[in-house]
Amino acid sequence: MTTVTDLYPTRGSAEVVTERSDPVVWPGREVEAAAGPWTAADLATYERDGFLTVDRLITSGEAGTFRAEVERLIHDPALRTDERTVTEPGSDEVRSVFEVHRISDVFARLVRDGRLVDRARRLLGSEVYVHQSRVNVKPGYRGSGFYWHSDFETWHAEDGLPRMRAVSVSIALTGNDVTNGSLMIMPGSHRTFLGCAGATPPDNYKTSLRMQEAGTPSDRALARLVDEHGIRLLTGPAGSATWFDCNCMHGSGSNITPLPRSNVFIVFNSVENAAVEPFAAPARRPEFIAARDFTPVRSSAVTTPRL
Ligand code: 6CS
Ligand code: FE
Repeated sequence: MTTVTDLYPTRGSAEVVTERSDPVVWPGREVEAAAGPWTAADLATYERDGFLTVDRLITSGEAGTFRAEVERLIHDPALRTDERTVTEPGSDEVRSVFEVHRISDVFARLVRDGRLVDRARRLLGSEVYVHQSRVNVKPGYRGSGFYWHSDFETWHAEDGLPRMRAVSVSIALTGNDVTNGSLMIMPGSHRTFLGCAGATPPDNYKTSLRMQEAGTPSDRALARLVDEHGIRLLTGPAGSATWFDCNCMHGSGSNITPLPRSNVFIVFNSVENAAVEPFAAPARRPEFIAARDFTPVRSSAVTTPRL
């Protein structure tokens, strides 16, 4: 069995910083040729900050359809007891539903939509597959937050993604406001990998999807990162979206307003970066969190309007 070099050590006895050795916008002959959905200015912003917002990735009508689908999913009695459904720490309200692209025809079509796949292919410089999808409901009144973390730190340690060649798109299904627990990202933090201290416990996902412990930065590291990068709050109406690099340091606060902050979150990984064995965990996570089917996503009819 070939051993894959661990370029980004993490979850050892102490925190360790490693400079990123991967491109942010990956080169790729076939994708560069296409005019593609991004402008040169978009790609420069993404390279610099590690994220990019799109004001209207989907229409408000589509967002309404997706909200109705989320309501259907979270009220499906069979799904309620399925391990893809994660409830809030303080109540039995739904916090997240995973693998929506396989359990819902509506979201299965979304991940094949050219407005998403074309953008992901251009950023990753290759064909792409869905590593993970989830709906984060973040209900009103008692919607809990997501502590600071780098997704790649988890996807490298626990899912075995070797390189930083994955991108997430978070599409707002409800208004993401300054008050209701919207996504916060540290601009530029994607260029440094923070290897976290502390080994991954067995079956970590059974608690981490509700409240992450392993793979979170120390207060000291966090203060240093904020001092260097600052914090950007990503707000926008239903239909807006944030594309962010897998290694951005990000998080979101809790939601105590009556207004839910629901997003659908899709992770595209390059087919050249398929998951191997976990780099810092006793076992693989289940496939509903970390796909092991690396079949490239085929775009559906909806393609990106040429800019
Ligand atoms: O563990 C994971 O894969 C998930 N956890 C968080 C907090 N963000 C990325 C991902 O959805
Ligand atoms: Fe995350």
